[in-house]
Amino acid sequence: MCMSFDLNKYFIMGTMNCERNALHVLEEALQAGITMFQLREKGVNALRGEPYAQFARQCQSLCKTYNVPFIVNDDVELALQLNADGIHVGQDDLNIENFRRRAANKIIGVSVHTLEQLKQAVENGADYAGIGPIYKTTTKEDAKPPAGVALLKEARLHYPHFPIVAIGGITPMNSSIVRQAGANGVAVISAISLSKNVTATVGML
Ligand code: TZP
Ligand code: MG
Repeated sequence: MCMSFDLNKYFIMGTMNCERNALHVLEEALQAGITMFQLREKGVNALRGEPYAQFARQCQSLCKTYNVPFIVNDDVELALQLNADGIHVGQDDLNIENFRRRAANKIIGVSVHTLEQLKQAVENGADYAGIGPIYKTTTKEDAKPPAGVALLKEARLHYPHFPIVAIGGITPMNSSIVRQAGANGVAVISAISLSKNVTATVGML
């Protein structure tokens, strides 16, 4: 069993998603009430090596202070080395059963784009699924075409109790629509990372 978690307001970020100090953005978001955090340090300008590990430790320490789960995107070795609360993987990334053997009590999240992938994730023992992109996003370069809320509704119909978080183009303007469609919560990058008023944005999500 993994630790308990709440997908309600799930903030995902890396330094390249922020226009100002990323740790300040994270701390404001934590103060404002995000319920999960995922470090997703990706792309050409991403930190690497020791600066990356150091940034990760700083994020983890802030999350601990606010008692919010600290999840690492993709990087199993870092997640184990830091004893992160969990890991989030894409379809091409890691075999869940394999990771579960190495980290029995960690939260494992998987990105899914179809009902078939959701079925696989559930059967493989994922703790939650990120479904998306729901709306158009400019944050992820290789994002699939938007699935809309139809996929969320279908997912909820087939899996009434499985934890699902919606991702992709979600803002305070559409967050209630995706919740109504069946998502337990919303995962956002730019809505928070680029917000001029993080406190207000998190409050409205
Ligand atoms: N996976 C699907 S869409 C996406 C990821 C990581 C990017 C979401 O970013 P934003 O800024 O919240 O649209
Ligand atoms: Mg990936």
